[in-house]
Amino acid sequence: MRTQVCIIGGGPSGLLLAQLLQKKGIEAVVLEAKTRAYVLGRIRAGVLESGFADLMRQAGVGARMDAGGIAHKGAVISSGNTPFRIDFQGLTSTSVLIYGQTELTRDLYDARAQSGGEIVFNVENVEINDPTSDAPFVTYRADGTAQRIDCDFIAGCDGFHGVSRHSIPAGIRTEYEKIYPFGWLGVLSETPPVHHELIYADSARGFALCSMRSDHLSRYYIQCPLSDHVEDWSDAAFWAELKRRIPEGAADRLITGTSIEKSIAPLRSFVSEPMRWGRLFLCGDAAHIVPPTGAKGLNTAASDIHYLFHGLVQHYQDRDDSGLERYSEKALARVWKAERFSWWMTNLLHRFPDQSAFDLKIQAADVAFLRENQSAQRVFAENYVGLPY
Ligand code: FAS
Ligand code: PHB
Repeated sequence: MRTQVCIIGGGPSGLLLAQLLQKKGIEAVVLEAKTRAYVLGRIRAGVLESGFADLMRQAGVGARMDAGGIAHKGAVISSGNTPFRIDFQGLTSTSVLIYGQTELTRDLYDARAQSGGEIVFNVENVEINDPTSDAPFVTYRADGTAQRIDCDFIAGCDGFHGVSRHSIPAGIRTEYEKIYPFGWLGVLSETPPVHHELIYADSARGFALCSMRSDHLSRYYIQCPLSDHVEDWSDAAFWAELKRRIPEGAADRLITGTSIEKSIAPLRSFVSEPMRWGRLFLCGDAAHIVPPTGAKGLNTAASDIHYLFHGLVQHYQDRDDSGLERYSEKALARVWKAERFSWWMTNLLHRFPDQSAFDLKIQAADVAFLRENQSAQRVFAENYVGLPY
């Protein structure tokens, strides 16, 4: 088989790239290791920057997002039971969109099926060959048969545990990592959200987040030790602990219910450089991971896709490779800013096992400065709604 761009990974970044390219008449084949149902069964991100939403519209996949998404013009930060609001709209003239990763991935799958675009599910033994030659190819097994795709370019959109990053020689790659000494225990429940905007809560017992997917589907998180297991946490224990960490008013209003999904996600900051190796381009979690505190994981995958999409269009339409030449540099410049903001927000709102009394004082002063200083709130808002591409 032959195509122009072979995309490894049928998650949000791979599918978005495929749809954007299709709109420009550039062929692509998507290889996904799992089934559609498996991919859609994952509960991940829920906050979209306006840049991501614009890319979905540009790909012709914005209708359901615009109909069902909820615009959030601000968010609440609470520390020690005293909440304050960051006014995104007032400070940046921009808001974010609440629309679940599950739903947007479903929209992308449906668009791919409707447009006749190719996705091969359940692929195994994916191997990237000759990425530094003019004729790279990908081999894999599907339905027990060995397959080969010849292509011009390979987009590695296969997440943190995929093969693409490891196809760049170790001697070429530099990896930067920080592992946090806690995880997030997340619960999805068919209950009305406790507040019409997100609440990021810092408390002496640790971090908590009140988020949502719709006006009848809520998503809550609490910081938990990495040694915890989901089985250790009954729904009742989860709700009781959440109430201890969020502002009293919210705790009194909180409507609890049976969890329909419950999982623990470890927190890490990770970047692998470069994001390009010959004709192989890494995008999204294949190249970088952020702790979810800043809601930057999915959104930074989208900015990678923006840069790669424009580089490929320039290559095929203008025979100009400058965009592809500068892809890694441009993508990494925005990635590191998202890493910085996510790391900073994680340090601001979580309790670390080895925190000294001095550290706690500094953390409290950081929160107080954010509460009292409009410039600090503007910097927060600009980073949260999404820095320009
Ligand atoms: P994905 O990991 O989503 O997709 C990669 C795809 O490649 C997968 O479908 C995988 O099956 C496939 N694949 C892997 N290896 C392959 C191979 N060898 N061949 C073919 N296919 C292969 N972000 C937030 O902003 N907020 C959150 O609350 C949040 N929660 C998260 C919770 C968890 C547990 C995780 C892991 C991430 C979370 N994120 C969150 C970040 C998340 O949204 C990611 O940034 C986003 O899924 C990245 O999308 P992709 O780069 O497409 O990678
Ligand atoms: C979510 O809704 O899942 C969510 C929202 C904001 C975050 C992280 C997760 O920072």
